[in-house]
Amino acid sequence: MKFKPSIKPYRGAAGGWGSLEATTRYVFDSKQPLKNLRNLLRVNKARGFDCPGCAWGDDNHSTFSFCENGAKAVSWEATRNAVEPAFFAAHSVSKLRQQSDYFLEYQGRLTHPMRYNAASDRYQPISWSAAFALIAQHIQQMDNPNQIELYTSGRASNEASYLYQLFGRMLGTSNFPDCSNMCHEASGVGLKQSIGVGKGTIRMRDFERADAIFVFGQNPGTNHPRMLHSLKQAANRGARIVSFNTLRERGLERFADPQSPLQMLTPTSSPISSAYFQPNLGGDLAAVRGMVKALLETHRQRLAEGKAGLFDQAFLEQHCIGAEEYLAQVDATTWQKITGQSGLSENQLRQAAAIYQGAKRVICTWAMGITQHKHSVATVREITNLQLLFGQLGKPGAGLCPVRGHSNVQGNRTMGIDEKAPQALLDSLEKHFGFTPRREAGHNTVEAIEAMLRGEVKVLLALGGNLAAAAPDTERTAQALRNCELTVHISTKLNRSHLITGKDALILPTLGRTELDLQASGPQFITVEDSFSMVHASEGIGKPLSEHQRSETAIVCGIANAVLGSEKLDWLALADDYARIRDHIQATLPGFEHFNQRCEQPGGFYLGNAAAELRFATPSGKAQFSAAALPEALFDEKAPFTLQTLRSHDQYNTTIYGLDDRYRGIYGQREVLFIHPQDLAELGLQDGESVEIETLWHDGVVRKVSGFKLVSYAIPRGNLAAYYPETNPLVPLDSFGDGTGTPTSKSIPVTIRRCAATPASRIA
Ligand SMILES: Nc1nc2c(c(=O)[nH]1)N[C@H]1C(S)=C(S)[C@@H](COP(=O)(O)OP(=O)(O)OC[C@H]3O[C@@H](n4cnc5c(=O)[nH]c(N)nc54)[C@H](O)[C@@H]3O)O[C@H]1N2
Ligand SMILES: Nc1nc2c(c(=O)[nH]1)N[C@H]1C(S)=C(S)[C@@H](COP(=O)(O)OP(=O)(O)OC[C@H]3O[C@@H](n4cnc5c(=O)[nH]c(N)nc54)[C@H](O)[C@@H]3O)O[C@H]1N2
Ligand SMILES: [Mo]
Repeated sequence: MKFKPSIKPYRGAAGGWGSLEATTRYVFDSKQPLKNLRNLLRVNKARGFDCPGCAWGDDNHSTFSFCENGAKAVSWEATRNAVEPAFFAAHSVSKLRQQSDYFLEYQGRLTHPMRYNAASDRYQPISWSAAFALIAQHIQQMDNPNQIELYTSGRASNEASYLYQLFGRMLGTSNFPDCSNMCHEASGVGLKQSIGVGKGTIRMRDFERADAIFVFGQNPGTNHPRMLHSLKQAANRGARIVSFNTLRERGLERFADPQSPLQMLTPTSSPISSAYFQPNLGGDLAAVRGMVKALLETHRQRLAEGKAGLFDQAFLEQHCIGAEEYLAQVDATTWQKITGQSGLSENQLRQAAAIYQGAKRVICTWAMGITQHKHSVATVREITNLQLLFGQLGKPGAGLCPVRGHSNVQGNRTMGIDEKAPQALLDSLEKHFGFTPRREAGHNTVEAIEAMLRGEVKVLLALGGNLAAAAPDTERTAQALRNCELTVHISTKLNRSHLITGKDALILPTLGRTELDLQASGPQFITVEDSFSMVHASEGIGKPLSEHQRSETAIVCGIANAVLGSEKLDWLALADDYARIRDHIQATLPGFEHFNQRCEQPGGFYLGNAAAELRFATPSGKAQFSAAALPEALFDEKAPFTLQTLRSHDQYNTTIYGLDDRYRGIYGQREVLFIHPQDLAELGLQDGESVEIETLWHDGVVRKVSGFKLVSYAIPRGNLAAYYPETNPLVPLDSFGDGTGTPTSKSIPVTIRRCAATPASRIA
């Protein structure tokens, strides 16, 4: 493929012909059109496979069961291109390291287990049994069980991730860094503190009843396209959709449904948002505080006039504590501080408050624009405060909805991939399996990288993902990986993490979601959990590309068997029949009664959510307001700009499908920097000029990337945006959220200066 870089503003709506055209292009590009079309028809259907694209739920009564970006994810996995031993024989690891992430994954699917040979700087084939024995040998050489890190990426199934954490805990560690630590951690932490459960409280059908939906820091047109369908239907029946986003995102403005013949044939599209606010990066805490300040004023006015107040007094008295302290904090927060920090005027915030006030049932959704800041937990809790004041919990059409990323990231946590697992889970594992799990917290992702940097980690195991590219502070993360004795990646495709090796390294090729998983007892299905706590079966049908690929579950069992033997648990028997794993899950986790039988239900089953039933597992037994003051200042005043790192339309995290970002009008390139036109003018710079971006941080380490082309954009002054993972070298490892350890990928203090137009450097 050849690309000519260009910038053309996108005039259409999100979805529509552009999306259908792009879908068709991807389906045919992967060289397996028929298989792909058959696959797509089964995505998210009762007995098909779960879309590996995102964690949005499945709407069983709609035909809109896949979307453009889901199609890309499926086609990308179903390619017939193969990365075979001959490929590795032809390319040294140092040579491959010079290639782009896009090139690496484009080579196709990994087909054989491979071991790195430092002498020839090449990967060579190894048998599965030798690979498992090598892992066992390295683990047996560790001085203590905490010298291993077990990373997980959120695509892993419930079955594989349950056994993975069980293996780690039986080994004696709780080091389970995972992608969630870099993603929705703040949602889990904040919601747990406020309402006693770290998950969203709504179900898909609530979108059909809501009067208003507030979307904070999220770009569903690209990252959760099936959500647009729910938003559009809500907008069509008159619900108000209010977006808070630092950028003008096409998908939040207008949407043409590719499944609606009328909209495809006529140049119409549905407006999505009835109001669109562009706060400063990190300004949402102040924005919501401003809305509450306005609502509190009206509430008091009405009481003074002898009318009923605005807030749900009965709900507050019966179910909440801390409302008074919180409202005192609201009084203490000045409009000046609110408008300064949010970047929105008092008028705009009063307008948002008026829409909120006019709605009986309100849903608030959010994603990375809320969770990847320093004060993200406080922001998640502030959104919760607002909802609590109006009793927007425990009724249809209302509630809290963190929209998860990876398709099974929520399920991973439920299964115990958690470096700070609840004691109840550990008790239950202890009782059922008869061993003593470690009670102390283990490492999250940043702590794991720090431990590796200190040379304290011997073995890194990764169940999926691409830690080298996804983690912050690229140079330091690379050094961390190199410090390990052994790095092991269970992967579908070649990626950067395979090329930054420990002294010893393995790549273990795995089956994808879409493929037939045949074990001793016959074809297997796995289960996943979506953002709405629905657990359902997923069964692949495609013939695997190589007989040497194994399922994630079988690989985890193979490793565990080689390391721990079969005395305590017959791991290999579990791999023969996944129903046996589900029996163990049923015996140890709440909500999984009759697990195997309930997998047969079309659409799966609902795990339940206590907070949605107004039962709050907090210390007080009630929903707890948070009375956080706004941060002193959002950012380091010495930094002229704050940078957010985000996704283009043609990528899945570190997987780059193509070089376009259609809705933002970017074609054939990724090294671009979005900036306000007046900022450009003040700097004496012009659209299309190349700049170097440098982080301003207190540790004296130089962090910069260069060759980024400036693009004028509708973005607040002083804010910048560029794509992840190219900008990960800029995120300092020790810049993370309070109480979460989540890298602050959406607020990096930077400066920019003109430079020669060279592509950004890669790690050599
Ligand atoms: N096609 C596709 N789908 C995906 C993914 C993918 O890469 N590609 N990734 C998956 C994963 S793991 C995740 S976590 C989700 C991510 O889904 P999103 O959270 O939608 O992903 P980002 O691209 O990081 O977009 C962040 C959005 O928040 C806005 N934003 C940034 N900072 C702020 C802020 O401070 N305030 C406000 N109000 N807005 C802000 C940005 O302008 C942008 O629109 O998507 C999942 N789905
Ligand atoms: N700067 C910056 N950094 C970020 C973010 C950001 O917004 N900005 N976002 C963060 C977020 S939200 C997340 S979730 C993380 C993502 O971090 P990760 O989950 O670690 O990264 P991915 O890019 O999703 O992983 C892609 C790799 O997974 C493998 N893979 C794909 N499918 C499968 C499968 O079915 N099984 C197995 N075993 N492997 C598979 C492939 O080899 C592929 O190369 O990145 C975080 N990093
Ligand atoms: Mo994520």
